[in-house]
Amino acid sequence: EGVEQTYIMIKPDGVQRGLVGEIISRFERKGFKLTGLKLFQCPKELAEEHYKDLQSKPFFPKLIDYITSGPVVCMAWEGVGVVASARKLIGATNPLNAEPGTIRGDLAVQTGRNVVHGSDSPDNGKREIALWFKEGELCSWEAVQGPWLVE
Ligand code: DAT
Ligand code: MG
Repeated sequence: EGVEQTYIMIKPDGVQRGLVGEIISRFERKGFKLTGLKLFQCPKELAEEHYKDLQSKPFFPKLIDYITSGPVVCMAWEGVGVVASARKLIGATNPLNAEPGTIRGDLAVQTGRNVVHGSDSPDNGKREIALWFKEGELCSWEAVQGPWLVE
C-alpha cells in the first residue's frame, strides 16, 4: 500500500459537543500524520460543492444546513492506506449501525448528526483537501515516529 491523503472533518455537532480532542486523538494514536488543521465556518457554496454527488437526494438541503450550522474542524491526514483506514475508524454512515470502537459507533446516534466526515477514495481525498485548504495551509513534515510505524 502506498502513502495516501484523506480529508477528515469534524462536523458542527462534534465541535458543539466538545469532541474535537477525542476525535483528533483517534487518528493521531493510529499513527497517521496531520498535514492540515483549521477551525472554519463553511460557506453554503463550499458545502454544496463538497457534497455535490448528493445534490439530488431529498436530504440534501438539510445536510447543507447542518454542515453550515456552526464551525467545523478541517483536517488533512497522510499515511499508508489512510483513506480506507480512516473510514474504518469513523464507522458506518448511520451511527446506529456503526460498530462499537468506531467514532460514530461510540459517539453518535443519528445519520443526520454523525459527527465526522472522511473521504471515500484517494482521488476524493485529493479533491476534498484541495477544496477545503488553500495553498500554504498544508505542511509537509517528517514525523520522528516514521520508522517505528512503517518498516
Ligand atoms: P458518509 O458520510 O459515511 O461518507 P455519504 O457520503 O453517503 O456517507 O453521505 C454523506 C452525508 O450525508 C452523511 O454523512 C450524512 C448524510 N446522509 C447520507 N445519507 C443520508 C440519509 N439517508 N438521510 C439523511 N442524511 C444522510
Ligand atoms: Mg461520503
